[in-house]
Amino acid sequence: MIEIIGRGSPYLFIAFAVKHDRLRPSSKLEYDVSCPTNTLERRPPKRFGSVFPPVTLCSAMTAYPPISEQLDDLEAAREEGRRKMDWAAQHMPIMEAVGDEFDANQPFEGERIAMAMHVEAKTAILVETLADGGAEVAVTGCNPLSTHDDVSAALDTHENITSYAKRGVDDDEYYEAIEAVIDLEPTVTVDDGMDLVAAIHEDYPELIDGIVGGAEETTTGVHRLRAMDDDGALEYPVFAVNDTPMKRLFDNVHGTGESSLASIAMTTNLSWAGKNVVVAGYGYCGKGVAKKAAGQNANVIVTEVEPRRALEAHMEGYEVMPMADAAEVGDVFLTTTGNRDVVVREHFQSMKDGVLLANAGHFDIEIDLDALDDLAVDRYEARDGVEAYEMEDGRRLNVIAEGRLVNLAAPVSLGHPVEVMDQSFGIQAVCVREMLENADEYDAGVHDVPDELDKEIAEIKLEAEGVDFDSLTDTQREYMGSWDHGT
Ligand code: RBV
Repeated sequence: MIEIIGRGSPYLFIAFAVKHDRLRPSSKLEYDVSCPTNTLERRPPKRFGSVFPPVTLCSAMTAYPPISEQLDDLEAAREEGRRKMDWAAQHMPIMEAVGDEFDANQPFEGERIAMAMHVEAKTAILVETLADGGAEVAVTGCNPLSTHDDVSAALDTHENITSYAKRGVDDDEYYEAIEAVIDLEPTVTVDDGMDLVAAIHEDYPELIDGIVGGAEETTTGVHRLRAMDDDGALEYPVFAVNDTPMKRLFDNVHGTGESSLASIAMTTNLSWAGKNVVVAGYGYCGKGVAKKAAGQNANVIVTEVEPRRALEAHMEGYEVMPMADAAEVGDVFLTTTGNRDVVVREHFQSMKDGVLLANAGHFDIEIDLDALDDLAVDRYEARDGVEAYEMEDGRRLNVIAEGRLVNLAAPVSLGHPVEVMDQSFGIQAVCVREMLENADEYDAGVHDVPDELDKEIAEIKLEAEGVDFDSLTDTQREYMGSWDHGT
């Protein structure tokens, strides 16, 4: 007999333990071994104290604790987290409008939303807005270094929210926190990078039937989802939030541009003016970084693999060249490709003394730090958030924020500006509403966000900004819909 006295679903504790062979003696479960796991009901009651059928386990895993059980000065953390959230909320008119609607209509009543995102103040407003709309929410980070523990603690005080996000977790803890979130047995998932969708498909496929759908925040996540969809492996519908105009024309371009440069400047106290700034990748994020760096009087060099983008960068007035050439002249290298091995051994070998290396792509695989470490004869923390790698010939190559998403992972980083995240999270919020309201319209796979939802968010923002705009007349609409008006 297993008596569950911890948080969450007993089925998941056991499924996880069996699947991963990561069984540990646990004070949270009491058990007695006698019959096979396949006698378990598919979805057993999720209650503390529930008595569970006997199974063949000899021990069980410990539940990963929410942030409130991990901090020393919890009260001070909660207060500071709430202060940060209040500041963000004051500058998020879209979330305010959407939140008012959700408060009134309670569209998420009875729903369970699992989230893996950068847990800081703006994200917290999204989490709270969904919870205030009636959902039970479990949230964790989507990057080991982007969480603000105080904000996570403030969220965890909400009666409908459990936050497992903690800054500085190792790989094991990162995935244990994801497991803890999945333990909610979600009906909806909200991801930034697709780690949640991947973990559910790989380790908890039995939960998929209960999931109505999901939403994905970022380019890399959408890319992974489309690859999964192409393989026929994606088993529930997910909105590609990243691909909306209201997201990528603002968040990816202005958000990444501003926050990456701000984080690097604050971390190093160095100027952009007169520097050769190498921007790897000229997608939406690269465009933003290049534009803002040029605006700070840097000399921008773009590297690309796609001929039209390379041409676009060239016509924009930037220098375009292969990374092998850029490596010799660059002062700052900023990767935004979403791909791996963009700056590698041969490039490190030809770089100048004192260069800065930073990544603004979702994962920390764009700069080959293993190769850099291999080349280095010494390595030390040059400043908070800056690791210097010293080469045999005395050159120092400085890596910012461990090559992780620099706008969120450096010690001083705050993520994108509030205004752009208001837009991105406004889309996230209405996507969750749409997925639940019109579930029948979305089959398994990646879905574009309906344009009407994107426009709804744009209109709220324009109204908040006091910007009026024109509408088509009936004649114009008729003209735009016709093909028979020639010369
Ligand atoms: N991003 N979130 C923040 N919460 O401060 N800043 C950036 C924040 C998101 C952004 O939308 C991007 O697509 C994603 O992080 C990359 O992981």
